[in-house]
Amino acid sequence: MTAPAKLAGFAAALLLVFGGATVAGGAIGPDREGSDAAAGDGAMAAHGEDEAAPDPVRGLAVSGGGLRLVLNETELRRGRPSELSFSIVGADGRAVRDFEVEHEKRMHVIVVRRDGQGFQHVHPVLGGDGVWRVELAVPDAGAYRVFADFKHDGEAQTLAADLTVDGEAAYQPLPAPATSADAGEGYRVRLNAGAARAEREAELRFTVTRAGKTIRTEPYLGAGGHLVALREGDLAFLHVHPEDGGEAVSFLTEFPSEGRYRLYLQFKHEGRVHTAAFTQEVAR
Ligand SMILES: [Cu+2]
Repeated sequence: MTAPAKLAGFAAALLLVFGGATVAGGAIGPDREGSDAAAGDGAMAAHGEDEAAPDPVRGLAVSGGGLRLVLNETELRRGRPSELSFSIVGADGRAVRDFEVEHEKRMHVIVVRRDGQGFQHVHPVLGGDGVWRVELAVPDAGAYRVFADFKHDGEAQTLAADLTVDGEAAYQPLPAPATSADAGEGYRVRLNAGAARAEREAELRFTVTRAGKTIRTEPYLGAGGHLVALREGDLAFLHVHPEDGGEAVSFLTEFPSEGRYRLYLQFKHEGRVHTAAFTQEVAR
């Protein structure tokens, strides 16, 4: 199968989200605009799935597709376990409750600091009151993004909001690009991304080793691994899932623009989930 054909077949499941600031700006704003955008987005998404076109921008806006992310806490205390709770509110102002299972969960939450540090991926529980709750401990101060990734009415969405953690933040520059990363506990991950170019299909192949030996990962969220990619500067969110890569954990994706991205690979081995982070340079 040719690479483009593979990508086409994969696109329905691909939560690739991006686009320019113009589009994002349109999606952010008063409810009225959000609702207007909703009709258009929905139509585009339905069409897009048929056509295997990339999804519209995601992860930059707090509302879209007629839905809004409402965080009940926008500030957490540093270091101690806190409850993060939120709702996804529809155009009628009510909390949405009918979410669809995607990648084994009805809601995926990613928390990451603005500089790409402190990545966490958690799965909250939906209460009868329509509120999602999860315990979260964030060790470092600073400004964070909370991404709520879910599927509703057949449409995959990622909405995001800001969260602050008290104290003085010690932001760090994005680590230099590397093809190998430490995942802790003796695990090391190698990345082969070829020459990644903007707006071109890219295959990201990860090989996991422990004590120098290649290991085969265990299923995690219904796949061989889980990958989140965030663009440096605005944290535009790209959430992809793997294709069959044999020994490697392999993903197909398309970077929307040149620049640097932080990739967070999560894999499971011997019942535990590990994370390896990479900086990926994408050329024009
Ligand atoms: Cu998840």
